[in-house]
Amino acid sequence: MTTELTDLARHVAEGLARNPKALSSMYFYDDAGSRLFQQIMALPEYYPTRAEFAIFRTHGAAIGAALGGTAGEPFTLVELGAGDGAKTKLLLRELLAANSDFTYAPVDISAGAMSGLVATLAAELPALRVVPVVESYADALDQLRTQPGRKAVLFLGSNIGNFGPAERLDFLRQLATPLGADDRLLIGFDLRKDPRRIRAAYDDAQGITAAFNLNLLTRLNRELGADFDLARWQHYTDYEPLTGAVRSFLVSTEAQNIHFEALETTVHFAAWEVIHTENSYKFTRPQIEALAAEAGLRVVDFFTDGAGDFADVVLAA
Ligand code: AVI
Repeated sequence: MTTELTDLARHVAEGLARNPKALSSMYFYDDAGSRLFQQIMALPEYYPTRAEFAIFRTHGAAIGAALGGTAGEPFTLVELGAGDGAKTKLLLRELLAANSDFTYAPVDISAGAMSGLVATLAAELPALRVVPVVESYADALDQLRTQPGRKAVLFLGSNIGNFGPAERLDFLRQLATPLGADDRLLIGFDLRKDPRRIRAAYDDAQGITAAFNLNLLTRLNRELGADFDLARWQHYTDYEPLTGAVRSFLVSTEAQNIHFEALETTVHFAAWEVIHTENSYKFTRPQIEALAAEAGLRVVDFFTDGAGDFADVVLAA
């Protein structure tokens, strides 16, 4: 058994023993899940990726300058949750054009996504120095603490929204701790907007987000020897404008027992019982400023797209 499998097994045993049952969205991203997420980012309903692209196209040079620091001074550009790096390439091009002396260290939990990224970077930006890191955020944070030299850390695409309020603050504090005076963070935040648009982004007409959520069950079948029949499960999502939380669930459409070989256990689901699988929080600017202050960070720059759908925020310790 690999360490990852042990972690997944422990997580599932603990999450399905809770009331209500819950699993972390961190486990969506096996190779099939990462590919489905690439498809989500191209969906007409899923505005965050396009909005962040628009920010990078409009403000790429200013963002590059905010992260690049003093010309000629070397730094490491760490990206947590790099995925396919499509947006980051805009920024990497800006930094290369400005002759910045940097090494790009993308971190992603999916080995498949990482090898795709490394291959496209080698083909498209041959001058770029790349040190890929396939590990979880937690391990990457540990590594950041011992990373020598100046660093700029990217956490794009609203990944921060997938943490609950307490975890989010804890994560930001952990990110803030190893930062020196010249280090920078660039964090993407999805902003609050028409609740219907937000909800539609997580329940698209083609059913790709449903397939992404249900893929978690396929993963449990494969990696934990579970016997989920996907025809007996539904994807459901809602948006709560008071808290800014999109919450996604897997709904058991009938009473059923699921056996997990790797856990040597059977879990009962009542008809219409849910597994809470994801939070995706949306923010206001004052909330982002308050969060930064609570984590011991200051807002250096606040970039938004023309429609005000999304913000990329430069922070410093
Ligand atoms: C990765 N993360 C920022 C996405 C989001 O928008 O919360 C994951 C996602 N889940 C459903 N659609 C997209």
